[in-house]
Amino acid sequence: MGKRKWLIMVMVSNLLLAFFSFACQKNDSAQSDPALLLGFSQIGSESAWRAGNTKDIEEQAELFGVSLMFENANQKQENQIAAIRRFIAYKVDVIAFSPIVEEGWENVLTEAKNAGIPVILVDRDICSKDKELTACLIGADFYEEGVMAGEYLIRKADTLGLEQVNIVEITGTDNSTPMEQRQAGFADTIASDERMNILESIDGDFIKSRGAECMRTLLEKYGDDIDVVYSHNDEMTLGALPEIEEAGFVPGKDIIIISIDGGQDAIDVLKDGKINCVVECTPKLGRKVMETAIKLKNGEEVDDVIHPEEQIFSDEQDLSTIGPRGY
Ligand code: GZL
Repeated sequence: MGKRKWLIMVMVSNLLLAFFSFACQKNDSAQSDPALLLGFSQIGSESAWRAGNTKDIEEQAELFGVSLMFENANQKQENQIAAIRRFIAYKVDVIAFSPIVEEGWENVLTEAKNAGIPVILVDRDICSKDKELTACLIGADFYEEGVMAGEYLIRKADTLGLEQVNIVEITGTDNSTPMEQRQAGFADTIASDERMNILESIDGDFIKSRGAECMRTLLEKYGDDIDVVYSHNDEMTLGALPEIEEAGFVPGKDIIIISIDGGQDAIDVLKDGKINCVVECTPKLGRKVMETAIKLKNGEEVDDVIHPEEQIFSDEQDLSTIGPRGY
């Protein structure tokens, strides 16, 4: 082989070698340095809503190419605090979490702030004097959900010509944002209507079995004095309905049933006439979470609060138009 040809072959093989070594290195750096590493602490698996929220977060992370460190706290605040500390140690780019209750987050969120890691509140809010501890709240306007429930009941009482409306309330987890604001929105809306009377409120912790226990207790105490059940989520409502039937009452007819979340099971029961009103609380917050996390990582401004659009489903409308709920 001539000298000239030999030199050309050596140059080409060096070029190929350089190209492949760069390509491998790029590949490695892509695997070890994801677009964004997001630490997410989820409350638990207490309801269909929560399962739907988890599924949506995971699906949207996949769609956005976000690497997700996901931890389920099994309904314990201490597990959420421990998870956030692990995210800090791991130096994630952004932390997101759904605080099970509003109090008790200052220390761990101050640690995140000192580590320079922005925090997104998902679904629920916290009570904190230091407003700089979190970057954004992405979640429903729970007060408005309570208002929509109260406004529905006033319309229903007018339609039925009721002169006295005795209400029992099964609330969500005490000291949680949805519980406090759904209770306040509902109470403020019916406050000026003299027909309305809340007999008692009991904490059902957003859990089906607790909803059943609360309903049993309320039926034993108030029996046929109960005109309305206002339940802070579908899970507790679905637990309460069999207790109402067991006691000899027809839910949706003898007792007006108002629920919140809008999951498939509750909508099916609404269509059967055993629930009168379901206020929607969408769990599909994942897209906004990923968009906001990417903006925060890029140092862009984000809104303080992002509320999703929500609607009401009730026996005032053509329920056949409600499509599959997806949770
Ligand atoms: C509301 C969410 C509540 C749901 C419940 O956004 O925090 O928690 O209403 C869930 O079903 O358990």
